[in-house]
Amino acid sequence: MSFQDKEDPKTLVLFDVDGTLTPARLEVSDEMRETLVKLRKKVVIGFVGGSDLSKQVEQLGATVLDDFDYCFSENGLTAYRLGKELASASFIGWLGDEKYNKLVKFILRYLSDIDIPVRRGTFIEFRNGMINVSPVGRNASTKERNEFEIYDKQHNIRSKLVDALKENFADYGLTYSIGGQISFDVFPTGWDKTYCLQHVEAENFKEIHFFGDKSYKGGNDYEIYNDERTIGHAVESPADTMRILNEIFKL
Ligand code: M1P
Repeated sequence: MSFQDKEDPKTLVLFDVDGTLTPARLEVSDEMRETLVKLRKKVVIGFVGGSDLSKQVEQLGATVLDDFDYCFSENGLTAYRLGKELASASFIGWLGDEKYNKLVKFILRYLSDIDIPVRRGTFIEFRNGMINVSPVGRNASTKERNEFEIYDKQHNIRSKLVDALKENFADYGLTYSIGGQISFDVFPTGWDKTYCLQHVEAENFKEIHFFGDKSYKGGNDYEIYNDERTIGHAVESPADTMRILNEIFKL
């Protein structure tokens, strides 16, 4: 399908994933799928998530690259247009191994010194456009995730580590974003979700809508939601996303 086949090829609608298209870390519903199929006939659609592509495939389905016009993983550091991969920068290329090693050593030392009730595997996940740091570890089960999230609300494990990183690596030019339940993302300042907008610049869209559930200050949708190039829609759940889409685009 080319953009020209759509009713309004000059409108782009972008979505955050967790909490906007799907419940956090869970799969998209049939109702949302049907809504997106209808929407895609009218306008250009895409998603922009902090997670890497493999997790978005788990949540949005194996055919995700065919189901969206634009797929932006890791805030757009991994990017596809109509199923074809677009060129992007990398976190390690930007930071360099020497600085990266110092950062990793600090994080692992810090994590080994704190007291938390449960530890599983993969405390640092290395991605193309960022690293993801998790005190409990990315191998935590759903139950362990939920328990860590509650524990973290009481003990501020993640925000204290973020503060320590800001203090010790002030000259690194990094941004720390707590977007999910058990971890936070670390990426070069400016490589937030607005990064993906450079991939759509050449299309000269008349309107770019963005839907996200974490549009408040400190949330990982904040920058793109407030960007002057987008029309931001703050949502509370996937059901809320569908309600607003039906209102605006008369699906
Ligand atoms: O999409 C929001 C976040 O989802 C995951 O967070 P967590 O595992 O902590 O729930 C991660 O993939 C994270 O990178 C992402 O920002």
